[in-house]
Amino acid sequence: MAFPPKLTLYFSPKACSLASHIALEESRLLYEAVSVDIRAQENMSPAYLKINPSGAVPALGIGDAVLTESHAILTYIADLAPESGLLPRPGTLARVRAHEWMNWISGTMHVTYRSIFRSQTYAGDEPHAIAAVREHAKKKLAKVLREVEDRLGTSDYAVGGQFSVVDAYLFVFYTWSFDERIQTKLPDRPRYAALAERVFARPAVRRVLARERAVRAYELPPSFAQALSEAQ
Ligand SMILES: N[C@@H](CCC(=O)N[C@@H](CS)C(=O)NCC(=O)O)C(=O)O
Repeated sequence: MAFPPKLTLYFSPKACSLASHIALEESRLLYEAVSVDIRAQENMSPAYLKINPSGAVPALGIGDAVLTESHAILTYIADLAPESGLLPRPGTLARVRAHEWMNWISGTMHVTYRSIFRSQTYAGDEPHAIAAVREHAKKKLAKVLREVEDRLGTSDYAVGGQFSVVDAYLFVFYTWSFDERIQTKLPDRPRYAALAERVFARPAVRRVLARERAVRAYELPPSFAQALSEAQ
């Protein structure tokens, strides 16, 4: 395989693939970003199912290989561009803290959102079961957001005292916490908000948001939307 390999990111606007998209832009690696809009069901096209048979994004083409799972993709990008400092050095406690975060984000936080937005995934088709899963997940989301707040402590970033792919991953789920489908009061999250503001201020993040929102102009948290309109 050529080095560095040809990289192709398959993303859907505002999906969890936003974290990988930000990581690639921050890494300064050359890559192509290909939109596979889930809302338009482009992820279920035969062409995309050939790339990722599960139909999920993100998927990262690496030469002829395809890597899936945000945690793996984020780790790969950070390790391919070590000078970008997108993850702490292997063998450090900060490094495994990053993996601890990413595993928790994928396995707990993302799953909680999915239980609200796509309750059928867990409840099946029975309306009472769907409503029960959704209501339970909303309570769980409040708990999850409090846990983020506790875990962040007083540091500016999630790990290692500097921006990392973990912050990009957390940023995605901060934006999701404003989704109108949640329809419930969520706990205040000042530390998480401050971290998201720091991430949002990064030029690479602005470039990615502009690229994704050119595909579909998705909603952003009110303070971000205001900052973008003032910048125009
Ligand atoms: N565990 C995977 C989850 C990927 C995932 O659920 N992606 C969603 C978008 S956020 C998706 O592609 N959903 C479309 C589908 O599964 O049909 C990861 O962390 O990358």
